[in-house]
Amino acid sequence: ARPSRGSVRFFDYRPTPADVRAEVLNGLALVQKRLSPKLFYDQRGSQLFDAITELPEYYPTRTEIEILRVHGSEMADRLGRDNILIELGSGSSLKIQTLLAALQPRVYLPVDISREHLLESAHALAARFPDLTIHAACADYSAPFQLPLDPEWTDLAAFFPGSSIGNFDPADAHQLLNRIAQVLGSGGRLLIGVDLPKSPAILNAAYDDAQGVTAAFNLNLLVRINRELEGDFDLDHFSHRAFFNTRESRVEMHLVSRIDQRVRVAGQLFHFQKGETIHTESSYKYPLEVFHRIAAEAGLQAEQVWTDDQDLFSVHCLRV
Ligand code: AVI
Repeated sequence: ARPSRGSVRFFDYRPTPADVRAEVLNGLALVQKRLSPKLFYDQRGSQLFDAITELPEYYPTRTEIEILRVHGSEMADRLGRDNILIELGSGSSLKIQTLLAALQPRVYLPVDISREHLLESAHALAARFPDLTIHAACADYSAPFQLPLDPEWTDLAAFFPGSSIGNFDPADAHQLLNRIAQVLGSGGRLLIGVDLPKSPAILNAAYDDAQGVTAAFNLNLLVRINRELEGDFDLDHFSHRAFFNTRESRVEMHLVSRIDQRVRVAGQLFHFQKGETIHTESSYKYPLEVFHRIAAEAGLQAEQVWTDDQDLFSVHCLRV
């Protein structure tokens, strides 16, 4: 079925509040307390993330956009034109704009967990590209997810920029890549951005910027829990910490308890010792050949890879 051009449709597969509650309570009960990085992206968190992407220290966004700008038509040759283009974690849909002219998708299908942000971005994109057909899906792609796909559509491609794959632990990254391969089907292509390992000084600055935007992004998680789960986190009693863990090849973000304290969340009490942390995010940095191996194990073969001239970031085209 060929949808009429230039329309926005919205599909809400909303992750239920019960998911958030269970995730937070389970994560805070672990010996090493953990919260899922997907919890960052409420409306404020999405705004703060957009601000991060413009920081002088945060190289991934501008580097990836430059790679897309320089190699866009080659990427379109690989992905194919006039197809159904799914974008995972579309956020503000900024990067896709670099590729739209080259790709000319029949339907652009952005998927994002943040409902308001997704809606705003879909309408802003429709205003800029009046001929584009947009089917926006609010869904949590980190779990098995539904998409508004017509069974007649066979020419599917996916775009997963930003190195968001790096925010998954390796086993979860494998599962997600495998799910994407299954959605795409044989012959489908995935264009995916992957951050590369580099000097700890560059990485530490990128995740602990001078203006404190990343710190605010990290701490906003506690604001969200206070609001949505009747939490009583005192933001003055936690601080942001980010560092490159060389052995694991990942940047880790933590919230560090400044004092011994007890915090109530959804009626349950959690103890924090001074210096104890909540691990809120890992951001894995993959050498090219390591990522190729992980992708191949998930059913995606490396076709081509593009990098910038400083080898900061990579964009891979993989084929099912
Ligand atoms: C979305 N994700 C790829 C970002 C990253 O770099 O891991 C999230 C982020 N965390 C702190 N700064 C940016």
